Amino acid sequence: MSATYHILTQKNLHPAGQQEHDFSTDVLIGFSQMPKQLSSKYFYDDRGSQLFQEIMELPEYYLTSCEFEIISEQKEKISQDMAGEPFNLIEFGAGDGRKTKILLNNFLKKGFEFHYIPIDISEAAMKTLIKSMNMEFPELKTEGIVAEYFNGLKWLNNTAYRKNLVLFLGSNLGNFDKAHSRAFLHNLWNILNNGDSVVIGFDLKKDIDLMLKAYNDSKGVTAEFNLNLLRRINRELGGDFDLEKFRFYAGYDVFTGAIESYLVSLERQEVFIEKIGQSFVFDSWEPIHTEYSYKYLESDIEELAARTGFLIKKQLYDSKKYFVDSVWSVNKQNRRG
Ligand code: AVI
Repeated sequence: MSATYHILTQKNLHPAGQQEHDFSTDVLIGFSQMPKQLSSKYFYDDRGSQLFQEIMELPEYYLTSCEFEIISEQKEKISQDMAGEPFNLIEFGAGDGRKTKILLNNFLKKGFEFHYIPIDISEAAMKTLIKSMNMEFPELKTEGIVAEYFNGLKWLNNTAYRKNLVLFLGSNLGNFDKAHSRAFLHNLWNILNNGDSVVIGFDLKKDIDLMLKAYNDSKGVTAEFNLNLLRRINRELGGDFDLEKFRFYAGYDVFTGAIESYLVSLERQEVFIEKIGQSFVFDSWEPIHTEYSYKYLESDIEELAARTGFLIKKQLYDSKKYFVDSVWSVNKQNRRG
């Protein structure tokens, strides 16, 4: 078996005393803000990862099928530049790897020499991915990392000595606010070598109703995905949230250009969270912000690449032009990190 994975815990990244926030601290900070908020990175426990798989199969959630079409039909445009030298194929947010497998297959057929390094926040998703990689591509060297994206970057810092191709598909970058996406890309630029490539999936701005439907699906899977955050607080932190007393709401903010998701309290209520040792009051109709899903114009993508030190090499669109996989290269000429 050549596919394995490691778990990056806060402990093996930070010396004692310098640990980053854990779930309970993040909940305390998030619920002490106005409006209250929870980070979408906590969606992905086992149940949440499974619900996200279901979302990707919904007909309304066009993002997955559009990107699947791009990778299937334009894989050669990504493979073209990878011939010659051995490289690392690094993927942030690998999930079930369905889209990536098309590329992997193509690379293996061409006899490319590479290691696959998927990075995902969910251990459950990583286990499934590793298992399926071992079955489908037993000859492929896969070394998975279970970590948050920013922690994954810290780990890469020590390993990115060969040529690298980084995949950040699925509009995952869109879940960061503007400051975090710039910080992430700039950090990535610092770690990578001049000429390395990055493929980033961006969901393009389009008809507002279409975008709204992708998040307000008729089966209510996205609502369940959001409510699962409260379930997770109940289970892991001893919270006493009654899920019936909250509803999911997703709207498009025309100013920020993001679908913004919320859980709204249906009545005035007080919720005790044992591990925090504190109760929190939710007013009737008070929202908890749960997620940003940014949508982009081509000019937004151009600006983001230029500001973070990348050159746009190719824009790969689906036939409806709903989504783009943007191929960038690291430009370190005349620049200091
Ligand atoms: C993972 N990410 C890009 C998804 C999105 O579209 O923002 C997560 C998601 N949230 C609700 N539906 C899907």
